[in-house]
Amino acid sequence: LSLEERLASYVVEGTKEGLIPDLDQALGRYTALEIINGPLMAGMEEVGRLFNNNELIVAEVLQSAEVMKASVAYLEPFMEKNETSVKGKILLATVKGDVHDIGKNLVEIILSNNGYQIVNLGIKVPPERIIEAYREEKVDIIGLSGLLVKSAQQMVTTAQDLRNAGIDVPIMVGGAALTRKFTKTRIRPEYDGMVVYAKDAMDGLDLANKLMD
Ligand code: B1M
Repeated sequence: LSLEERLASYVVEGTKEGLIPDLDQALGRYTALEIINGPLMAGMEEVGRLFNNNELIVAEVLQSAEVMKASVAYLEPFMEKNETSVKGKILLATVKGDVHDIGKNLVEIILSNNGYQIVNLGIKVPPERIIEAYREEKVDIIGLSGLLVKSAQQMVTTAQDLRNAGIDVPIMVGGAALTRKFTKTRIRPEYDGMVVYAKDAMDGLDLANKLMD
């Protein structure tokens, strides 16, 4: 197997044996983010496909998630940092009913490496907690993540609850179940402030920079 194929296969197989030396080797050729977005993400997509076809069980997907998390943790110190002054404060949460947090945590790393202060509320976060945290922390942007189809609907509900609480700071949404169109036609009409859709973590950074300009 090529280096790239081996990296994807650690994620697919859910094994860490040989992972670190291969990550080190990959760092000689690619940036940390290229390794994540390329071979590791390809592995995760394959995991999703196999799981969908009932060829993997949840316990196996969890092991894959562990490998992805360990890889991201190992690569984090190698990621580009732009330590400018603090650009703003962003709240991040995986919405109520959803446990997927690898993408959200990657967004946290990228934003915090680029001048943002992050308030990460974790997973399965109900709107009430977001409202409470918004009031305590006075964040500039509220970031919502969700990967399940039902999470897209949960974002609509969350936007409605935020509006009812009188909040209108920009909301940034992301995650596999969402599209730009859903964001525009279903979430935005339910909210008084801006709602933007980020397709990945780097897009999230670009959007945050634009929103804070
Ligand atoms: Co689950 N899962 N999972 N899962 N899982 C999916 C999402 C699924 C598509 C797999 C499939 O069937 N093909 C499917 C959803 C189906 C649907 O709703 N249409 C699914 C399912 C069904 C489930 C369960 C219901 C399974 C079960 O129990 N029967 C269950 C749900 C539990 C719950 O949430 N209540 C479940 C559980 C799990 C695990 C716990 C085993 C594990 C998660 C571990 C963890 O996160 N700590 C897991 C995993 C790993 C996946 C897949 C395989 C991979 C997700 C991932 O981490 N990707 C996933 C299939 C897939 O996506 N291919 C799947 C890597 C990550 C870096 O990408 O999160 O997309 P992603 O983030 C990207 C962008 O989306 C974006 O930037 C990130 C990086 O560039 N982004 C943002 C994300 N959030 C953002 C926020 C932003 C900006 C950008 O601003 C705020």
